[in-house]
Amino acid sequence: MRKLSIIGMPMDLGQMRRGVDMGPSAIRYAGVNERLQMLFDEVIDLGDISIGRPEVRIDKESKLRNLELIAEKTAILADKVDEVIQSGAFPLVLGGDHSIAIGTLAGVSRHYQNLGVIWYDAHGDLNTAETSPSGNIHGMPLAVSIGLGHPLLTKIGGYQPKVKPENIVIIGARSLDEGERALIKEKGIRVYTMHEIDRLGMTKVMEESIQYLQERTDGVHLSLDLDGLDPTDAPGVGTPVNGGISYRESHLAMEMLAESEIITSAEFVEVNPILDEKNKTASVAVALMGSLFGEKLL
Ligand code: B3U
Ligand code: MN
Ligand code: MN
Repeated sequence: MRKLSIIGMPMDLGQMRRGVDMGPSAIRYAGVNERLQMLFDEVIDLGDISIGRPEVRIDKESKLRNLELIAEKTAILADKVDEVIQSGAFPLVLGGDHSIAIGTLAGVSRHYQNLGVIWYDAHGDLNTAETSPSGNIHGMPLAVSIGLGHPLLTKIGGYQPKVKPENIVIIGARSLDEGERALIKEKGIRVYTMHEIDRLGMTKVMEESIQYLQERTDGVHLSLDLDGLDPTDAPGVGTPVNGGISYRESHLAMEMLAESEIITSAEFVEVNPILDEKNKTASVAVALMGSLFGEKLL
């Protein structure tokens, strides 16, 4: 029996633009439940984790925006994701800004010895307090998950790292900060930038990524930031970067992941309906989920 549970994480504390907290509502409005009910024996929507409307607080020492609240709320998400996996269902998390991945990965990684991660994103999200140009924690979740960053974040769940750097594949990168570039080199993180996607084509990029992860991991989490796509296809995101992955390439990537059967958990993040055009970005997210979970035309 194929089961999936949806968890909404309406958190916008990892960056400065309001509206991304409405991402889960926008994705539900775009029909996620109906779409996935066709593909699973059971879909349970667990609703949203409560975030409230907290005041923005900047940690004096580290300068990180909303550090304590993000640590608190992502720990709750981690437990929820853990419960879903224990129930035998596939966990699908709807964001929220990308800082939620700190929680998702903390929950998922309890269940795998060698968790793999596909980070589909224009950015590396590999900053720490020292390298971040913004103090925004949504630019840090991948660093946190490999054990680098503020201890309040890296220690969630009581162990670290959640993921080994060599088990990560970043796809779609086209905006990296200097510290992130250095870290990618130092840790040997596999990155397919837009250059490689243009040069090799998405088919080859996905074939290589899937084979690479199949060889070394026992589960793979897909963390899909909608800003990985080109802003013409996904305009409703906080930090759009031109020259991104197309709608068609993204479908192809999801279809190849479906065929490979390697994905064991997923999250779709950074949908901001305030910045969107008629809920286009949420609709794209739902369409991509259709492909990821095995929708077929014929
Ligand atoms: N790398 C920059 C910008 C950024 C990261 N993630 C998003 N934007 N969405 C930073 O602030 O860390
Ligand atoms: Mn991101
Ligand atoms: Mn991004």
